[in-house]
Amino acid sequence: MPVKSNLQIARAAYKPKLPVALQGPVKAVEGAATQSVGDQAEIKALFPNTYGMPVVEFTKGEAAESPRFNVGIILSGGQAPGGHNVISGLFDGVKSLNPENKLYGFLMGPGGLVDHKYIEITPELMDDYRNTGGFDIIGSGRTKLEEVDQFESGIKILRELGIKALVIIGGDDSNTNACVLAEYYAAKNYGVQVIGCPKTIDGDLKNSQIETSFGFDTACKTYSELIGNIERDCNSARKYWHFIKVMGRSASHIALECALQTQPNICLISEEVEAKEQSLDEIVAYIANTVAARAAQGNNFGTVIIPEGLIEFIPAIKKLIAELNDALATDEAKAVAREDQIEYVKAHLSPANLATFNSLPAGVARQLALDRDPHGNVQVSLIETEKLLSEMVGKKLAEMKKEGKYVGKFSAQHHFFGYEGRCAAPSNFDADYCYSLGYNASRLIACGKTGYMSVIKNTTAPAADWIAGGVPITMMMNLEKRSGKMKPVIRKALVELDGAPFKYFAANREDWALNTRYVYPGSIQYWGPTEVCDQPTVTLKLEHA
Ligand code: FBP
Repeated sequence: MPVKSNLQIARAAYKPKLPVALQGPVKAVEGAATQSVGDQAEIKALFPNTYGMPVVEFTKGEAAESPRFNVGIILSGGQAPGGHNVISGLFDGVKSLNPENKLYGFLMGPGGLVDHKYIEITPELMDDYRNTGGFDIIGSGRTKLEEVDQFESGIKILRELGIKALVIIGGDDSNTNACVLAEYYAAKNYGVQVIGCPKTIDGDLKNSQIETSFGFDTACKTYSELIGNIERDCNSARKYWHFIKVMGRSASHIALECALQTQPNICLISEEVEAKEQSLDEIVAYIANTVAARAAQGNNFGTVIIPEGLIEFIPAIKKLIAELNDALATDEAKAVAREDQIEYVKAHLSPANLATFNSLPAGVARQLALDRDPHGNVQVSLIETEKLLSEMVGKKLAEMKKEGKYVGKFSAQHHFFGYEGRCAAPSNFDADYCYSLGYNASRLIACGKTGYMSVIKNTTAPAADWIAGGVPITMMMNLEKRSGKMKPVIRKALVELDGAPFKYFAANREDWALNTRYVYPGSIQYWGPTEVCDQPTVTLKLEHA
């Protein structure tokens, strides 16, 4: 029997809030036919059975008998707070339709479906995981579901277990794969529906239909608590500059949200770096000048938030990565022994990209050149950008000192907040949002939908007023180059420089840089006044203001 903390025991009794529309029988109201966000002709040709379906919204309906059915669930990709609540929402939703229905969880990600590794999620097991962080009830993995052999292996176990629908909880890549699987099973008339759920702490799976991906709220609140604590330490000791890298593989949504919550002296936004075509030297000069300006006021301390994906957005490095990706995608490259790979890729780079490659510290160059996750992404969480930047800032300040442009002391501390937040116990927002997403998925299944993502909208309103429904995944797709080939993928949402969250940040950052305006958010609270416990992120509030 696992030992539980008092908080875990008390939290297990929390009853997540459900939108009124889902509290009883539902009716699906369908909108007009939809189009993909880009490359419409190509996406339509690739998804003839699941393209163009309408957006669905649930309203109150009439009670009707629901025949028995079983459902499978998969957790895919990086952990995000609230995954267990999606499962408990789906579990309760499926059981409410017919208590005989069963829920099966495939183990350790999509690989569990392919390798037929699964468990039945029983009521006792489910109760052990309600309102907890992590994905450990069934585990997660990054196996890419994209080969016919995998789909065929999957259908065997789905049939054996009498599974009518599969729910895939994942980010943009995993939901792209869910859509491909839905199309394949529809084309083959296999009678298995596939539904996606928008997960990722990165916050980059959002668009006109998805307001936020789950886990972003809790992860940002957890990092912001830690950043606030560091700011208070920094402001007390007054002797360190803290370089804090926060997760978010590509987009800077996490960095921006943490900055909005904590008001650091500096926060870099990768999307702005790219738009302004800033070089690494320019970024370093910007930080060094701020350090010097604060030092001139006698403040030899500060906080810098750095988005994990920054390195990929620096234009020269972005071009280098694109060429590296193409070079690494060939069969010839795959056959090269690991110890010879660096020399191999160097021989395949253009002179400009080779010069960029050679200018990078060896460790960073190695990370860019070698390791990719199964979706072909650079593993940016392994690159120590916070150390790279502080080292370069230190050198720049030494030069400035010689030129008489800087008088002060510079001493740096480094932090990386990523894994610390991905499995935190979900905030009330994520607990309610995730439970609703899962419950809603059961309704999409009951009304026969496939190739849809479960969506909950109007999330800045009280949970009772949230809008529940489904969006065809093809609606979010366009073609992008992956591993050297054009592929249909869900368009990633980057920070919009003309969006309200960035504009608010940009309007205030100079003040935050020179004057110390730290805000200390404190830890996530589960019980207490609603303005403390039930608030969505600042990003969501500004976007929906
Ligand atoms: P997902 O997009 O799968 O949700 O994962 C997000 C993330 O947490 C990124 O922020 C981070 O770069 C990456 O996963 C780390 O991957 P890993 O868990 O494999 O170390």
